Amino acid sequence: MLTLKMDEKVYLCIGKIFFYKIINMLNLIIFGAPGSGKGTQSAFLTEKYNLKHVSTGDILRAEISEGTELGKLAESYMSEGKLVPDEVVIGILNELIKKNKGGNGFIFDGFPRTLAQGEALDEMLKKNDEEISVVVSLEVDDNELIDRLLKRGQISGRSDDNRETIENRLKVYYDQTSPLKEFYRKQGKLNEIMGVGSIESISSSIQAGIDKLND
Ligand code: B4P
Repeated sequence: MLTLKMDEKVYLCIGKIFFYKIINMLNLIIFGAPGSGKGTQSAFLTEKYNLKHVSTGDILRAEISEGTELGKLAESYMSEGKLVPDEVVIGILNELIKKNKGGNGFIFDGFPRTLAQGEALDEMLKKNDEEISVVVSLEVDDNELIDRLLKRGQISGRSDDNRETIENRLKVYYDQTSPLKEFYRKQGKLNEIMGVGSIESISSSIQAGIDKLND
């Protein structure tokens, strides 16, 4: 029979807990420019990995359609293609993470969008002994992004899917959001995926990257 010394037992136990956390909590960020397919791919990932889907865009649009004070504030920024202030969005996320502890993990879709949001997210997760597992960045060129959003605008009725606002959203993305790629690259978590092609082939590339985490 295998007998272990006390300190070996302790390391084995810590190792098991560590392994348990890695394979049970999957906290993904789906990252990319407006129209890169974050919402589209999140739908597949949420179902495949049974994650809690957190889309700050959807949350803010729900507030707008309910006509809340928060919605009125959000609309004044979103309709111009600007980001809603950090303190507002970080406050929403903080509450959401607290309320949804203990599941399989989260998929953060459209959050973080600034370095301040990225740092706040790391802090929020750390409080629960969790961290981001991987950041999937969908890479799509600007012409394709503009085409997709103009097409969506014809059916969505979204006040931000018109050419002028789309161009501003892209500028905001390059100025304020894209620096987060370096932030996550330095943490060794950035996984860049070509976001052009069929929705299914992009989903398969993302899945292959995630499944490698557990190898
Ligand atoms: P979001 O709701 O996050 O929306 P998005 O960036 O415009 O779109 P997404 O990338 O999800 O595109 P989708 O899959 O739908 O943000 C909206 C606004 O909310 C922001 O501008 C900001 O004002 C505010 N906001 C949100 N989060 C915030 C935060 N954290 N801080 C501050 N402000 C915040 O795809 C787009 C289209 O492409 C769809 O029609 C889809 O069918 C199509 N498509 C997807 N994949 C395709 C593919 N492979 N080929 C062809 N078409 C494809």
